[in-house]
Amino acid sequence: EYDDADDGGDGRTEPPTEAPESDRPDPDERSITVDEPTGGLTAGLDPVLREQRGTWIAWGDGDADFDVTDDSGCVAVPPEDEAYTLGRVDLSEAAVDGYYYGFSNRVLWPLCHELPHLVDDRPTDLEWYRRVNERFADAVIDHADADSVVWFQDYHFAFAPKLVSEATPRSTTVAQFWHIPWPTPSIFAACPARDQLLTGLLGADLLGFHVDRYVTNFLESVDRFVPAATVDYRQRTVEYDGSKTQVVATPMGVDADSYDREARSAKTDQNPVLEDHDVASETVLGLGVDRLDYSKGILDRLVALERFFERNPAWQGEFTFVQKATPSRTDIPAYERYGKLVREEVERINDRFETDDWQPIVYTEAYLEHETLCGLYRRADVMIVSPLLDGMNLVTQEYVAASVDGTGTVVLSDQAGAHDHLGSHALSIDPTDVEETATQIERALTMAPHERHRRLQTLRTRVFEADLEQWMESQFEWIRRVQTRNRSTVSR
Ligand code: ADQ
Repeated sequence: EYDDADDGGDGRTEPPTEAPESDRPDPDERSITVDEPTGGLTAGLDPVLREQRGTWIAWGDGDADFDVTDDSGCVAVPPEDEAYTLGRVDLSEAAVDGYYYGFSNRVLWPLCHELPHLVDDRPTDLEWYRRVNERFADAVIDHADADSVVWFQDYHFAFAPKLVSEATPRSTTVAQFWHIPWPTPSIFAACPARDQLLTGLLGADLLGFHVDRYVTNFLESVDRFVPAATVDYRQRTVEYDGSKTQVVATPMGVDADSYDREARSAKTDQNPVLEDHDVASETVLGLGVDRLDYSKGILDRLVALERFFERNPAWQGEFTFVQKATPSRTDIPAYERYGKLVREEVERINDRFETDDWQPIVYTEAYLEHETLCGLYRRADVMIVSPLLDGMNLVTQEYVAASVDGTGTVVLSDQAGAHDHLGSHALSIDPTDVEETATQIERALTMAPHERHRRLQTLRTRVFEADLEQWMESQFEWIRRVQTRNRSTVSR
């Protein structure tokens, strides 16, 4: 079973919650079920693994069906054609707490999003992070051979590239994609185990980020904190300990065709979210879709909306903003606090402006079917994406791909990787500037139809050209290049 309903489509799964004894299947009746998550990285990786007959090593649910795995703890998936191997690394509750809810999400996440005051460095978390990286590296080493390409995903694996490259032949290629921002060196300076983290990543032959800013920040961090490394800013390479790391900016895209297709078939006049909240069909609609995460700037967005209604009384009763927030990492106090503040702020603004038949903000944390989400994207007149800092932000691209009627407008934080990627055809904001955000919301709602259409068409061209498939191709093109280079150099 690889059920990623909670991973937000990016392949990053929240740790499983244990089912009560009585809900667990009878051991004799257990079988493998394959539940394909919609969109995201998994959709891109699945066909590649099928074609390569590769191995996917993932965080396992300790409750999984290991009586159906082979001796190495692996299982062939999908059951009907057994195209590739799924290996699971089971983690204890303490490991999940220290590694995932600890160092990954209490230290690296806030630091990489340049929010150092939210770092909560508990005494044993770094050790758990190191140990879990070792376990994953060991699982990879068991499966890798001289020609293998090993591809790590994300900030949960900063130590693993070095461990794998040291234990495998020079011809094994190690790549890593870092899905979140890399902070400036002055912020990264405060990272516990800073130098080992950098040298761990320099074990990779290829290190990918979404946009140039993060590549520059990474190279500057190496330059400053790893004196033995030689940084070539022009070639974007680092030489360290006898090997070379190529650092690249490869912005990730979405499966634009599938969002377009799903939006075209969605019923825009019958959306469950709008029906449940009695939103009238003629209401002009704004939309925000985010994990409930302090980096997404939801609070600043709400304050800007309040300012917008204050400055534009004529829009009261005419415009409703729908905020879909998906609870995330709720075991971490900073997330719990943020969720509470967001809910209170929604209530306060609604109390201030609502009437008997109109609500300024519709807020929902309910799970949305893919079709419902695509229907909302299509129906929304303006999408507000206002993260304080965001590696890429796929929601922006999904909205653009699903805006099939040519009427959507995007208000976009200049701190999202999507802003670097999509350029100036969205309406840019500094997410912390309330007045500017309110002005851009006004502008989006009053824009002449031909300008709206022109901006959206330019965004759509970009999103369809630079889609998920193109991103996967660019990854593998870079992997081939570093492979060729490795084969022509001496063994490590
Ligand atoms: P996230 O921080 O999770 O990803 P984002 O890129 O916006 O942010 O991806 C969120 C995904 O979750 C989208 O595919 C969205 O459709 C989906 N989603 C959100 N709420 C949903 C719901 N209720 N139901 C169904 N789907 C929902 C991290 C980085 C980003 C980077 C991605 C990929 O923080 O900056 O873009 O990885 O690299």
